[in-house]
Amino acid sequence: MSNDDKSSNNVELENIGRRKFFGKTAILGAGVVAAPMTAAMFASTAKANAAEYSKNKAFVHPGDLDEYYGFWSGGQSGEVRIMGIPSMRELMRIPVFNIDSATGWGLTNESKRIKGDSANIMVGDTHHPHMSMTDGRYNGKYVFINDKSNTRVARIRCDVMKTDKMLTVPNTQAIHGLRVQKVPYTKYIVCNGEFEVPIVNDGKASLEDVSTYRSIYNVIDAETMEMAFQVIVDGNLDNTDADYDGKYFASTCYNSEMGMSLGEMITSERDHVVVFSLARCEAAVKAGKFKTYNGNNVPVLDGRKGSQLTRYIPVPKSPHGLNTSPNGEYFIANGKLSPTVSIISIKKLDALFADEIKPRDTIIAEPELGLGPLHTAFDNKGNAYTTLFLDSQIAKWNVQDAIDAHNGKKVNYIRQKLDVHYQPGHNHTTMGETRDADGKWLVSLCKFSKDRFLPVGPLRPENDQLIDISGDEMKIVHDGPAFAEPHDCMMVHRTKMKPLKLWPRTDPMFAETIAIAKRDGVDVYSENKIIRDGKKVRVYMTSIAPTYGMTEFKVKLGDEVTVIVTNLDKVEDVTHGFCMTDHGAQMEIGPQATASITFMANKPGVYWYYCNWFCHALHMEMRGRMLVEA
Ligand code: RUQ
Ligand code: CUA
Repeated sequence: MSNDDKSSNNVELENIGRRKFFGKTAILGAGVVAAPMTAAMFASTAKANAAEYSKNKAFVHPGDLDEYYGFWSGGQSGEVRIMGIPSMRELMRIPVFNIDSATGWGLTNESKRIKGDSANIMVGDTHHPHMSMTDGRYNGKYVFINDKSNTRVARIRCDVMKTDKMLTVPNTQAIHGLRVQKVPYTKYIVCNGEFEVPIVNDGKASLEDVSTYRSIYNVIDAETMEMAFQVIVDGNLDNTDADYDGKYFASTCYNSEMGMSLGEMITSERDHVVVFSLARCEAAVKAGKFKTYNGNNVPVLDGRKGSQLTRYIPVPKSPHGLNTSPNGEYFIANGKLSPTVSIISIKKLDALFADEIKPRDTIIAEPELGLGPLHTAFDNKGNAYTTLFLDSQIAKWNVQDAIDAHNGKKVNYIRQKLDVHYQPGHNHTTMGETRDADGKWLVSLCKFSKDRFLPVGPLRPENDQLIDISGDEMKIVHDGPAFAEPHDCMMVHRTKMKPLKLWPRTDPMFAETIAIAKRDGVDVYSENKIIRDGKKVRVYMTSIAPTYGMTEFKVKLGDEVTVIVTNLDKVEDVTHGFCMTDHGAQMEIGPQATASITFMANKPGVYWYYCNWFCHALHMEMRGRMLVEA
């Protein structure tokens, strides 16, 4: 898959002058408009712009709020971002697998406890953010996200928009596709261990004999964030989704050949979609029909071909996205190398598991859409929107018409093909992965932006394009540059969300820190104290804008210093920071929260600590001194 011919390495400005915007700028720049702009002219231009903008439904006026929250994966940045839709304004970043200089995520003791056994890993590769559901509808509680690069899954609490759980998935490698159980509620998160590895991976397997290599489907308890069970499958698992009946999960698989090189991976004409029966898997775990590996006690079921736990539905080779239609009728497997998508009838899966029909009998249409179909999104009118990576287009098509055409009716199921810029991967509609699909907005996450923005050097932003799908025709209304690399997103109506304004003092995020303070005999809400515990020193201080409760303290060279700050401000939006200069320690302390950070006092001298979140007119004065005694 290469860039199309619109691509060029030439980034000279005159080359993009063909674009309208640059055309106007060039005229101004050349001095053709000799008279200076007057204030009145500025005002009338501003008015005209405002009038034009307000015709665009995507324009959210200053001071107005967006209708939807968007949760965006941050790709290889390892984070999740919150967007406002339709403005496409970035509202917040939620550090997850990365470390974050602003908030201290990955550096504070509280975040390290949440990261647990992977606290020393500073990188992540997030792909698929999905929200917990009740009866097939977003419930505003959690967003789950995978880390492909370090085989992890994390949970974000939507009341505070912070990561609160992280799990390293055992026995497998590279968590890719991830979804939630939709019905009756999100009891499980399901995710794909994409890469096949020796099932006992202790260094004794070889690179030549791959007979013990397995790809594994992972089922995680959403509430405890512990492994429920795993299922061994044939082929490399790619993307996954759940039905609306609470019975089946399905995943696309490529490389059914179990090849180890690109050529070997794409030799056979067909790969498959593997369907998992949740009830049969749970019963097998209960009945003890599992094994354990690698010294952990996670039940591993065998779901390879021939197993009663799974069924394998052949589809054209190397399928990619797997999407459930919001009416609960279809799993759609996107062809990638094939110009088609395969529509699997979920109704027919009971008969398939009862061996009454053949796997291919569940496929009720394979409409041809264009080159490189990767992912499909849905509206509430029976239409589907499929990204075409190679064609740089979105195909809007009608699902029932595609089925009718498959059955011989003369009908054109393609409604529209829209150029997007360029090479889209995922796309997503507002509420489109739930029963509440509303057919208002579609976002196309384009992998290349090329000429759409000012050139910024060899590394370019992605282009997240907002498309109005409320009418008969899709219309692009916004180009949104995005840094590495939103693979996927989801958009939830703001009425589903209830974020907090202040931290509850009893919040589990810092409960352990407060428990340690109690053992030290310190009330963090009223006391400023230093506790020495051998070479370990704990410095407790409060903060109220614009002062810390403690403005000087002394430690000895070689001490391990933990500073614990409790923000006593009860004012919405008054976050303080704590930064110890020249010690690599900085963090955020939200209103009513307690946060702590540990560093070594290994340089003698006087060091200022200061508040690094602008909190008050006297914010610059919010500081104190640490003396490290030689
Ligand atoms: S994948 S571009 Cu990581 Cu979701 Cu399809
Ligand atoms: Cu506290 Cu700035």
